[in-house]
Amino acid sequence: MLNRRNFLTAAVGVAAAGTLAACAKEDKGSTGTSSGGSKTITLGFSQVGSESGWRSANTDSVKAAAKEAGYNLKFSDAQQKQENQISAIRSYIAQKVDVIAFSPVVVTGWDAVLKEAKAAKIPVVLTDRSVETSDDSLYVTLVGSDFTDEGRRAGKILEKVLEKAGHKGPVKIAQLEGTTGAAPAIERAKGFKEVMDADHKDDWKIVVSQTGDFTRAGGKQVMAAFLQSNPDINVLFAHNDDMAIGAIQSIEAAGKKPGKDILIVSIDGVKDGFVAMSEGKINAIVECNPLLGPQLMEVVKTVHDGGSVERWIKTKEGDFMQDQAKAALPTRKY
Ligand code: GYE
Repeated sequence: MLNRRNFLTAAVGVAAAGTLAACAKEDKGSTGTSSGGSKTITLGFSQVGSESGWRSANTDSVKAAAKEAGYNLKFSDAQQKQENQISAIRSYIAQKVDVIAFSPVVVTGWDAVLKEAKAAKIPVVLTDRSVETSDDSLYVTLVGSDFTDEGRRAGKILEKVLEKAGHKGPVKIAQLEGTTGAAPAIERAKGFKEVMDADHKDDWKIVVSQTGDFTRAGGKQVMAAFLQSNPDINVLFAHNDDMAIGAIQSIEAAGKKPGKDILIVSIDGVKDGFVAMSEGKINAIVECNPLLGPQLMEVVKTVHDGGSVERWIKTKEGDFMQDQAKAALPTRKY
């Protein structure tokens, strides 16, 4: 562990020194200095897409924080396609940015492009979502949430929701999964299943589970199909609020009451999720905070300056039941 940390720190130091030298050459004669007199950091950021309210809030937070920090931000939206993210990262390498940050749409398939960034001595910071790689030196740190824990929290909060509703009998769960192969989809499902396996082997069952790609349209369409094939579903676990909101439309169209006939737990805590919760249509929400911008900019600076950072910088978040929705709504920032 210690060895890896030291190695990483050294690698970051070397990378930062290398990029500084390279950029000094590139920027010769330009006015690229911040008020402190040090060189402006150029950050290349590849965003997943604009699939959800969470994502819009995250994009706004990254853009505002980069502006506030005085960085030169190069931003691109990959429209939920890995090949677009790979092209964006390659273009940041070609432009010799100082640091690359990205939120990987799926977990696998990054080694080749990350090796190119390493060869160009450009440090990479993951934000929001993680990757699976055989080589730990390919990225410096992840700034983001613990999705497995969010899944566990969703399971635990469902226990409270069922109790509050006075639910008796079998719990037939429909699961709306996030984007297939994405860290939050894999890990939220895993955490939720852990709670089921540990405490609800006999009384809870996931009767249908399919991806809605983290979008409202996806949630709506898949929920309509679920209700056709399994009209006796009494719980919906949605991996994000947007899919829950889409699903609510299909539940109402089927003549059922969301939040009553079908109890709903989702993840994120975006404003529209809170609105649906205050209307009694969502029963509980596990928060996933998208406002990662300020923390990301700090990390980028440390990494750029050759400092060491934790391997995983976790986001702090809370859980909310329906009766807290109205009071919490005015203070929600996203
Ligand atoms: O929950 C969902 C978004 O990666 C945490 O992506 C993020 C997820 C978030 O589309 O709404």
